[in-house]
Amino acid sequence: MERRKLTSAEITAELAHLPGWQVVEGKLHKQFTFNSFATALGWMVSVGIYADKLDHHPDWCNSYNRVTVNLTTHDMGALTTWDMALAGHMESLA
Ligand code: H2B
Repeated sequence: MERRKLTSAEITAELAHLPGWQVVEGKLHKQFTFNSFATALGWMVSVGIYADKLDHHPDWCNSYNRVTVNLTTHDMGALTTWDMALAGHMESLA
C-alpha cells in the first residue's frame, strides 16, 4: 500500500468516512467505548495483529471498556495514507 503524507484537503475528505474521528494536535483521534473490558481487549488484539502486519502501530490507551486512539506516522511526523488505513480497519472491527 502506498505510504505518503496527506494534504489537509485529503484529510478532510477521509474524515467524512470515519465517524467520530477528528484531528487533535496533529493526530487522528477517537475514543472507542465497548460494552466490556473483554470486548475492548479482543478488539485491541484483532487491530494489533493487523497493525503489526502493516508495521504501523497505534498510540493507544485502554481504561476498562474504553480505548483512546491517536494515530500518526512517527517517521514522517505527519498523517499518512497508513493512518487512514488503520483507522478504517479499526472501524470495520469495532
Ligand atoms: N508506527 C507508526 N504509527 N509510525 C511509524 O512511523 C512506525 C510505526 N514506524 N511502526 C515503524 C514501526 C518503524 O519504527 C519500524 C522500524 O518499521
